[in-house]
Amino acid sequence: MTGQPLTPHQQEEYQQNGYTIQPAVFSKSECDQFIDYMMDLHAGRHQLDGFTPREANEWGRTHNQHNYDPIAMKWLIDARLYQPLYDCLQAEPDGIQTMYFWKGSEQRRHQDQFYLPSCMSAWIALQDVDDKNGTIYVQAGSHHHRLVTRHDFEAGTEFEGIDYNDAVDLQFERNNLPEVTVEVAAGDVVYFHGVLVHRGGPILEPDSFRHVIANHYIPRCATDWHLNWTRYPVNPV
Ligand SMILES: O=C(O)CCC(=O)C(=O)O
Repeated sequence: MTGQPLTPHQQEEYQQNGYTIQPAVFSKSECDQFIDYMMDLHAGRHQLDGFTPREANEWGRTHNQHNYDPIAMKWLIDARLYQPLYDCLQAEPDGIQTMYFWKGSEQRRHQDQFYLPSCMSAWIALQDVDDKNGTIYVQAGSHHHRLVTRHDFEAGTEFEGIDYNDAVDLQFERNNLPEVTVEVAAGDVVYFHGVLVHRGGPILEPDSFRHVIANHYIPRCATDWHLNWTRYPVNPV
């Protein structure tokens, strides 16, 4: 099993816009099972070494849950992700990061390669996601423009003293490209480039859930991986 290759249209979208959506990669029942599991973890109905119990109204995200949880690991290195990731990266993919969100993040605009050099993302919707429960907004085509890096904040450089997200907002304005609301169904995967400017949008129905696992990958041949995190190969089976 290698997963469905991206169609020529999806490949073109990824090249031109910096993202594309592959529908129904995972089944509704797989998504529901994972959601139930994460709700059980959150409520303390299920204990897992490494998972810190939370208050009832404390949601946020998990970070690199795959390091202590075989279920999160399965979602990171699932063989169905292999071929589409390969098609985007044009290289073998290594999984490096997972973030599970129970609810929308409302995270400000950023570029993932600021944090994770050479990376791309597979953002997996576990339920239907739209502007009501707080989807992501992407600036289509922005991956062809500038990546804001740490060097841009050094003394004497352009963004010295400026907040990172303010700098990305500035770059967003300069790019002068449309921002697109991503609407997807449970089981769909949004593949996006690590230079793409994106954000977690407003949550129009504030109490709603928005179950998503956001995975990040780097090419196996990447030599600029500076974080001391294990790289997990995504392989066909
Ligand atoms: O899902 C979200 O709200 C934000 C995800 C994100 O920004 C990311 O995966 O880099």
